[in-house]
Amino acid sequence: MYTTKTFKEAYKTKNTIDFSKTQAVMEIIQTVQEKGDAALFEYAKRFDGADITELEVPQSIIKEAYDSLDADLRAALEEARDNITVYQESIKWQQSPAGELYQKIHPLNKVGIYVPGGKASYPSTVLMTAVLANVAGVKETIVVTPPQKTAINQATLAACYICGVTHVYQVGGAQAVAALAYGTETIPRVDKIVGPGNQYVALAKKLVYGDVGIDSIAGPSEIVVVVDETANNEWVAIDLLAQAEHDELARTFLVCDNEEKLAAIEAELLVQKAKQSRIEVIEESLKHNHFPILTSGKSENIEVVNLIAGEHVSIQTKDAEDYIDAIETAGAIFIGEYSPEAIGDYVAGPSHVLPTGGNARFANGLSVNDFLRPNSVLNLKKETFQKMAPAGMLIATEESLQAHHDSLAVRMGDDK
Ligand code: HSO
Ligand code: ZN
Repeated sequence: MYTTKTFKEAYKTKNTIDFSKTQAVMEIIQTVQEKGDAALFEYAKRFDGADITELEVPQSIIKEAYDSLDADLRAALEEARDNITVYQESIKWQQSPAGELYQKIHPLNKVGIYVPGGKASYPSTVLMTAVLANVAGVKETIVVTPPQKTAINQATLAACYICGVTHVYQVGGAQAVAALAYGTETIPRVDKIVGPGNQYVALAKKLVYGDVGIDSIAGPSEIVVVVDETANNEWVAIDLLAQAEHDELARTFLVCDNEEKLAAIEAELLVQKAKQSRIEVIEESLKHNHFPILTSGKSENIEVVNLIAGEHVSIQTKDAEDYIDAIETAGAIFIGEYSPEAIGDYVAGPSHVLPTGGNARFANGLSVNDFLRPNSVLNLKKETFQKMAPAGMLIATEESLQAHHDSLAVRMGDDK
């Protein structure tokens, strides 16, 4: 158990990027640029052990995955899609009214979505990215997902169908990012790449940024749960396990100002852990990345939450709503015991693609607005121009840019 003071000493945000792989990732990016599709087939064999003959997953296979999906699961995915649509519509940037100065909004044309495969293949991640692109009005949405030795996860393909994804390609890792950034014979070059991935994907996104847009760079998932003596021990313990089960590196923080309560939830964690199917992953995660933190009260709770800048912050106290304004750095905020993280992971509406590793200090969770481009429009009347121009001319003179000055000056003499 940490006190606020010992926690502050012990706590370090982990670097999201592992720069030691830079050389290897750069080589992959260059090879894809030089050899195109041929490089992707070669990497599929080398890195994924998959002997594929086609990069694109045919539409018939995607439709088949949808048709053969369990009907209840299909309905659940569609319900989630509808909730995501409603929420994202509600926060979508609106064009400001046209006038002399205003902002016009356009969707991106082509977007690439990285959907991890293998041990963590999440159909929900397709929904939490592709639906946002749809709401924005993106014309082409392209999913890339690592090739598998057997078949690609059927629910993931069905989710692509449900979201009307334009193309699905079986390519993963840094090579997938390179293909989306620069295009190959088969894979189109996109305007922006979004979605979570492993260290290679993260590093590749960072390297291609500038030639293509990216969202944020995701590291291991994390949750900060703040509780008081009124919290339900069992519910809180399971919420922590829901985070720990993601992977061994997933981090869980339990913050409380009551030592007995903290100890009781820690004990409950052991009870609940034993019932979980992913117990091995959970044990590793709890052993290395679980932080129970004893604070002196509410203001220290807030201090710790803002210091961690966690991906998910869950407040389960009697005065949970008091925290809303005080939390300044968080990926997403879950208030009260009926807003557990898992409801946000799947169905509530905000995207579960969120900044990790303290990146909430500067980054936001993925939203419809990440798929929109605002353009400023200047449509000035003569009188407005004449009011502004003298200041502009003075600044132009200071910058020794005569043509700038003159371009304003000639119009000042115009009294048509
Ligand atoms: N908690 C993960 C998202 C997820 N959970 C997908 C379940 N499936 C990162 O926010
Ligand atoms: Zn989750």
